[in-house]
Amino acid sequence: MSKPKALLVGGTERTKERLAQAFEVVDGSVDLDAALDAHGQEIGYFLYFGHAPCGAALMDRMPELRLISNYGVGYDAIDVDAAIERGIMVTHTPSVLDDEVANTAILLMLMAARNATADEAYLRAGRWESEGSPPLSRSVRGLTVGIVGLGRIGKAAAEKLNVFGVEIAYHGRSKQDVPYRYFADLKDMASKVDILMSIAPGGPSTHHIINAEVLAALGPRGMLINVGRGSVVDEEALIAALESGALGAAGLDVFEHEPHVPAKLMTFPNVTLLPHVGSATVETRRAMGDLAVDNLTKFLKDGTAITPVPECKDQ
Ligand code: A2R
Repeated sequence: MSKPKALLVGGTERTKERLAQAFEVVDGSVDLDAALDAHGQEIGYFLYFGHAPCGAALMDRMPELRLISNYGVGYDAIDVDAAIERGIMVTHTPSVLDDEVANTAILLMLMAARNATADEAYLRAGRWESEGSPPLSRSVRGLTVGIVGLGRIGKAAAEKLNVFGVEIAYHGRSKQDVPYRYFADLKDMASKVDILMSIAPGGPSTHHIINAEVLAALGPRGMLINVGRGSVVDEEALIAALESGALGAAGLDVFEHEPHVPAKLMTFPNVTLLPHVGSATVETRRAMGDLAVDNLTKFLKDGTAITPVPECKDQ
C-alpha cells in the first residue's frame, strides 16, 4: 500500500527520516510552489517549520489537508480559524523547549545587565590593552524582573531567575496562583520593574503591547528582553527609545520582520541581538522535531494528536 503524502517545510534530516517512516515526504523546503504544483492535490499532512504566513490560500492548494503540525510552540503564522473552517487540525510543540528558551532569556538578561556585548567588542577592538578596563556594569541582584506572559516558558524562566536574587512580577490577561506579584496593567508593571522580559505569543492581542509608553515607563536604566515574538514590541518605538536614552539596554532574540533586523538596531552597543535561536540547540530541536512528527503519526493512526493547539483541542 502506498504511504500518504506529507509536505515538509524546514526541519532537520532526522525529522525527514522519521517522517518518511510513515509518509511519502514531499519536501517543499526549497521550492514550495513547485512542490504544491506537483503534489498539492494529494497532500493530507503538513509539517511546518517557519514563520512565513500559512494562511487560507496556502491551505486551499491542498484540498485533502487534514493536519498542520507546527514545529515550534508559537503558531501565530498559521491562520488557525481558516484551518478549522476547512476541518484541518493544527498542532504545535509546547513544553519541550521551555528550558532552552528560558535559558536564552536569562542569557540575554545577563548580557544586558553586564554590558557583555559592548565589553566583548571593546576587547576585540584591542581597547582593553590600550585603554584599560571598560566601565562597570550592573548586578542583577536586587532588581525586579517583570515577565510579560507567564506561561510554560515564563514559569520556567521565573524558576531559574530565583537563584539570581531578583524579585519577580508578571503581566498577563489573568492573575494566576503563583507567588509573584501580578500587574493587570503592563505600563504600571514597566514603571515598577528594572527588567521587562517578554515571553508572550504573537498575534493581534499582543501586537505592539510593548509600545513607546511602556518603554518610557521602563526608563533610562530599564532593560528590555524579548524571546517571545517580535510583533509584541513596537520596534520603531524601541529604536527611538534607545536612540534618545529613554531605555537603558535591550536583549532581543525576535524581531518584527524576521529575518530582517533594522540596521539602526545593530548600531547600539547596549543591545544584544540573536537570530531567533531561543530553542535552537541540537537537543531541543531534536525534541521539537520528534514531537512534530509524532503528532502526525499519531493522527494518522487514530485521528487524534498529542499536542493540538488550544483552539483545536475539541476537534
Ligand atoms: O494572558 P494569559 O493570562 O492567558 O497569559 C498568557 C500570556 N498572554 C498574554 N499576556 C498579555 N496579553 C495578551 N494578549 C496575552 N496573550 C497571552 O502569554 C500566558 O501566560 C503566556 C503564554 O503562555 P503559553 O501559552 O504557555 O506559551 P509558552 O509555551 O510559554 O510560549 C510563549 C511564546 C510562544 O507563543 C512563542 O511565541 C514563544 O514564546 O516561543
